[in-house]
Amino acid sequence: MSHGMQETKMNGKKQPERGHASPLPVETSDVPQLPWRMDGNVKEFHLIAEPVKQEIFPGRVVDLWGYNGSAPGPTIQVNQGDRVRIIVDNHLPEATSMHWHGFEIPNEMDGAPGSSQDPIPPGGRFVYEFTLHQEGTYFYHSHMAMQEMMGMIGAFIMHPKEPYKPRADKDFAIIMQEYAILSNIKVPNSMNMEFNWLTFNGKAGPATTPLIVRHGDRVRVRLINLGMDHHPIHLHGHTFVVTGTEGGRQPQSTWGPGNTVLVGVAQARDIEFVATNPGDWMLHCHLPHHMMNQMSSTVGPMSRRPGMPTGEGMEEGMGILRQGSATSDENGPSLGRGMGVGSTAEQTISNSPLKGEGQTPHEGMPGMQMAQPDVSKDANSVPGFPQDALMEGPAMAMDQMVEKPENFGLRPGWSGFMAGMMTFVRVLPPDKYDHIMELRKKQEGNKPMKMDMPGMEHKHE
Ligand SMILES: [Cu+2]
Repeated sequence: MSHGMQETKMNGKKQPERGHASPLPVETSDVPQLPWRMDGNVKEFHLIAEPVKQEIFPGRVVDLWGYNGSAPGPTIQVNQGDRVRIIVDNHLPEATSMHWHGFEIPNEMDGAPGSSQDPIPPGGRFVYEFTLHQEGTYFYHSHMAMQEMMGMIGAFIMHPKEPYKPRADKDFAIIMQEYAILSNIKVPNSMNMEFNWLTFNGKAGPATTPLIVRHGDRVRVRLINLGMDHHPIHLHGHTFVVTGTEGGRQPQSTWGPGNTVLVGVAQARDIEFVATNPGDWMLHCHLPHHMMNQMSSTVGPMSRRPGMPTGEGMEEGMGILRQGSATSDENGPSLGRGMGVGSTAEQTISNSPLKGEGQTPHEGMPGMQMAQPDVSKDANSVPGFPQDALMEGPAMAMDQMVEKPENFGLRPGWSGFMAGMMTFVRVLPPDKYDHIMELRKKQEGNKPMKMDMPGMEHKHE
């Protein structure tokens, strides 16, 4: 048996079994919980589809579409067997429709526009109501073309009638999204497939929020993916078991050990492990491009060379051709292809405009003297080195900019090494854990209560 399946009884603590009445709430850091009110025996929620300004990274506020001011939308948590009503208002400039992904509900509540209902027009409303007999990690999302690529998804957790065994001490959900946003623009290009912003719960590393757990806790992380890519999510320092999918809990006999789980598009995967190994452990998508921020072929020396089309416009930078072939001399450099005169010249220059003495972007131009690279300095002095090797530690770190209780006590400079779909699972000794929880409480106390719906309280019954 994998150690991921041990019962939680470390540190001598013994915890009472939780009854059906009070499920362990799922934490979705950086994403609000959706409040509800009871109308008789119906749990009523209110979602507003609307444009949102989302700071996905310090100083990078982008225009997304989401729900109730957030992309991803707020997390809905219900109990198996609940009767649920969700009022969906459309404040978008175009029609929308809400799909309840994987829900076994009547067809007319499925949110398939054109077949199960009319699209909800701008300014319109649709009221969904159903009884939920399932349990597990589900999600809701717009079912109108391309709207999910603008941010329109949210987690929908159905807590089981009978608590899962073994019980978890911590339960988190992470929604994975990806956007193609040029450096000089704020709106995602939902057609483009070169995603350069990759987020966990609407934040790109290091702005993501670490999962804080106590040494010995049994931890559940629910991973939800709705985008154009599949994400192999990898956890350092621990072995986990996959305990559920987007279809609910899996029988224990199917739980195999692993440290990387592929979360495909439109899928959810629940992983569980016992946090036996103290330390700050990375949790991240392992696609190299998904551990980066703001990757773009329209910045850097290639875009600064006179006569080169790179950086001239969105079409060229994003690889959309208006004329010529992709491998022509005119288009080669902008598309990153190693053909033609342009790319040959490109190979003679460093990819770093900032480092390497006596070397400016222009010195790689044909007919100009190229400084001899000094390979003893760093990778940036190697001609044509394919990436920016300046991201080399505290110089680029932004620890202060992303300061929050959950980051307290991390190694100085940590933030210089975290980007994209990346965060930590921090396995902490009790005193450090308690300290961070204290800090968090204080911070929450200072925040004004953000209530989207007056009179509606979020309570766990
Ligand atoms: Cu990925």
